[in-house]
Amino acid sequence: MPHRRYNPLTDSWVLVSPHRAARPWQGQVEKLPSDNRPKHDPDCYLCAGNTRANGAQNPDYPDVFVFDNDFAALLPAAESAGEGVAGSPFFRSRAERGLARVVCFSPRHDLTIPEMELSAIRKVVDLWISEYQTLGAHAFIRYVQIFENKGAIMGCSNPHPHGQIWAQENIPDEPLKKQKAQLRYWKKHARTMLSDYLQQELTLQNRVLFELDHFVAVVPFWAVWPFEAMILPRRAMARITEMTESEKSDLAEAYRRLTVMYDNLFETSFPYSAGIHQAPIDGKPHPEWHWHFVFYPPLLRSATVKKFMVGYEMLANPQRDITPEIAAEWLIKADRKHYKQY
Ligand code: H2U
Repeated sequence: MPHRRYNPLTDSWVLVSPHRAARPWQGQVEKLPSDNRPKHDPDCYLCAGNTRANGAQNPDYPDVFVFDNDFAALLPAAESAGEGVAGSPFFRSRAERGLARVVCFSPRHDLTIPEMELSAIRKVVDLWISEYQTLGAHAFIRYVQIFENKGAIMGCSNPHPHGQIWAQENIPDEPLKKQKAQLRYWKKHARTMLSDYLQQELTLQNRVLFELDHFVAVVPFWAVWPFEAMILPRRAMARITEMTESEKSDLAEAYRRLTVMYDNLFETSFPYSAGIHQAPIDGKPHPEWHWHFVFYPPLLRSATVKKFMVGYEMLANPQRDITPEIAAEWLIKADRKHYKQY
C-alpha cells in the first residue's frame, strides 16, 4: 500500500508506492555511451601527460592526481561581492569563499572504481583524507564536500575516473540539515543517530547489502533514488581523518564492492552521484556526527531507463515505486565478480 517514510537525517519524507512498480514504460530511454575506451585518450583533459583546457599540463602521474579546478565554482578571493540590498529581506546575498579541486582516481582512462584494484582505490581514500586536511587547514574553510559524479546521464563531462572536492566558508544545506538532526539526537541519547540506526538495520537484515569488519552498506529505509545506498562506518567518527589504517582499507573495499553490485545490476557502468557527509571543520569536535558515504544512482529498471525527479517530486515530495527492501534484494543478487570478468 502507498505509504510515507521519514528520513530522520534530513527531517524529510518520501512517498513509496510499491503497487505502481508494474506500470508500463513508454517514456524516455537513455542512449548508452560507448564503453570501448582506450587506456589513454590523447583528447582527455584528465589523462596523464595531457594538456588541460586552460593550457596547464598534467604530470605523468602513476596513481592518483589532484589539481585546482580550472573552472572552479568557488574562489578564495576575500573581496565581498556585495551583501544584497541593505535592510531588505528579499534581496539577501553574501560573498562565499572557497576552493575546488579535481581528483583523478587513476591514470587509466578506461577504468572506473569497480574495475580498479583495491590498492589503487585505497590511494583514492588516502588522497581524500589528505585533501580534507589541507583544505581544512585554510582558516576560512569550514566545510569540505568530497563527491563523485559518474556517467554522462548525470551530466558528468568526462568518463575518465575522477571526483571533485569543493571546500567553502559555510556549511551547505544538505550537511547542515544532517548536522541539526544528529545534534538533536545526540543531545537526547548521548549516542550518534547512525550508531543506533545501524544496530537496528543489522537486526532487521532486510536492507543490509553487506557487512565488512568496519563498514556496512545498506539501502536506507528512507531511500529516495531506486537503488540509493549508504556506506556506514560501524564506529561513530565525525570525520574521515579519524579512520585507522584497517578502516581505510575496508572503506576502499566497501566502495569497490557496492559499485561492482551496481555495475552488475544492469550490466552497465552504473551512473550515480556519491559523496561523503561529515562534520564541518570549525575547530569543534562534533561528537554528534557519524560520517557516511551516500550513493544516489538515477537508473530505475534497466541500463537505459532512469528515474526522473519531476512533477510531484518537484512540487511536493520525492516518490519511489520499488521498495528499498526489493532494491536491496536485487543488489544482493548482483553481489559477485564484476560482469566484465566473466
Ligand atoms: P565533471 O565531474 O562534471 O565531469 O567535472 C570535471 C571537472 O573538471 C569540472 O568541474 C574541470 C571542470 O571544471 N575541468 C578542469 O578543471 N580542467 C579542464 O581542463 C577541463 C575540466
